[in-house]
Amino acid sequence: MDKKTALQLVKPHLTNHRYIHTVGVLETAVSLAKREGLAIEKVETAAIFHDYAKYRPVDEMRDIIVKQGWDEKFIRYNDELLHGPAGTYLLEKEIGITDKEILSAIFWHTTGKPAMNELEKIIFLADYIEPNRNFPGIEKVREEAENSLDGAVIMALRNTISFLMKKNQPVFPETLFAYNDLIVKWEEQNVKGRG
Ligand code: DGI
Ligand code: FE
Ligand code: FE
Repeated sequence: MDKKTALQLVKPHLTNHRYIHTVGVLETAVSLAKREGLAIEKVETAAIFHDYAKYRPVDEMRDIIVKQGWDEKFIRYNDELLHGPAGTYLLEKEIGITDKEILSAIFWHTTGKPAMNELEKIIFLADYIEPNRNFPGIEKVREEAENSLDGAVIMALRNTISFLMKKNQPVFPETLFAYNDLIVKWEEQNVKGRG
């Protein structure tokens, strides 16, 4: 699907603020993909539609997750975690997106997961660092993203986990698993690099 058509299709489902965020995610994701040598077609589609379900009623999204037989722990954590998985179902049904890689990047864009592929990492990170975002410590993550995709994803995960912990909120297990997966590889590489 071309970029212009995709943007026109997503727009009515988003607020103006969320549409501006989506364009920021698109531009950030494309620039990361180019640097990583990844083809941009899937990156564009995943970025444009990543928050497609953001404003659907919570009950509708919960229903989809149950009916699809997906992990029901999604409905026991923050309601913010529903729009990725529910979005993939709605995008397939309403927009006709069937590409498994695009749908997986959207499914996991909020929580992350262990063993993410490049597309999944790029969408996760672009969602966090796009220019309209303003989290504490975001500048450091943006700087790291200039050098290392994994390094920046680790920082985004670490920030999110500590933000949730400081607010006494539960952390979705896959977010912790994603962090563990990447930090172990990162440390192994750095030790090798030093030795
Ligand atoms: O949809 P966006 O606002 O663009 O961003 P998002 O899909 O990353 O959603 C972010 C929200 O999800 C943010 O307020 C933190 C919240 N959240 C709640 N529990 C968890 C969580 N994020 C992660 N990664 N893990 C959680 O367990
Ligand atoms: Fe989102
Ligand atoms: Fe987003």
